[in-house]
Amino acid sequence: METIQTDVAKKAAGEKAVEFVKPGMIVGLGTGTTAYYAIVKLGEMIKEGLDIKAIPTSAGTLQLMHQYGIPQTTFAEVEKIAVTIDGADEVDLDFHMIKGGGGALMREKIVAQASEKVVIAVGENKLVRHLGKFPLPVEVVQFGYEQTQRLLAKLGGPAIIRGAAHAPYITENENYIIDLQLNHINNPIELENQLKSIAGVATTGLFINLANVVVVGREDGSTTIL
Ligand code: ABF
Repeated sequence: METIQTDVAKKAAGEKAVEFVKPGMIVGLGTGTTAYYAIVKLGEMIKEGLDIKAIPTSAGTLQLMHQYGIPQTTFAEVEKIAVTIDGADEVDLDFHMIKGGGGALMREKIVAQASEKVVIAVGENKLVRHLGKFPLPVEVVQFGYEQTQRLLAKLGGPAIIRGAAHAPYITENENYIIDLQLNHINNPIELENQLKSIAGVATTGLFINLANVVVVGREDGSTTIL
């Protein structure tokens, strides 16, 4: 029952977020179950004549774009994305976020940083006062990951390699992910700087000052734009 209710909130948020997409735009498309609803809706709008091109944040999203008839473009062809629609794992009061539970953090961050507007669609359960309950994904290069893991573990909580110990999860960029269980991130900006100073860190799931609009969906199907 809980899953079904959560999906109502995600669907409401994802479908509302596409209202920020206008004809002729280059659109960034996020990854995850909330972004999925936005992709499906965009597919319907394209069938009705909406003319857009999109850059996906993962192979899974590219596959959905093919499935729902959304034309693709790439950074070889465009320099700026007008609007990106993506989900998040946690969003705080300053719109800082934890993302990357789905493993697509690197491409999500590249796309978000190239976007004039980033619209984040979430169920209301993703809104938090302080980031950190959700384990913070940190994408690390494979070389020396054990050492990177030791350094990350000094930041205040268990640093767990994603996947099985003998067969870690591998991202689309051929990296590993280490999930940092911090519980309460006091200063996300400072933490982001600390993480980025570690050589083996490829990118982090802390998205600082990257969300412009947050669309919140609720279990009754209503939405609020923050
Ligand atoms: C992506 O999808 C990720 O950054 C985040 O991990 C996840 C959110 O998941 P969902 O929308 O499926 O709850 O946006």
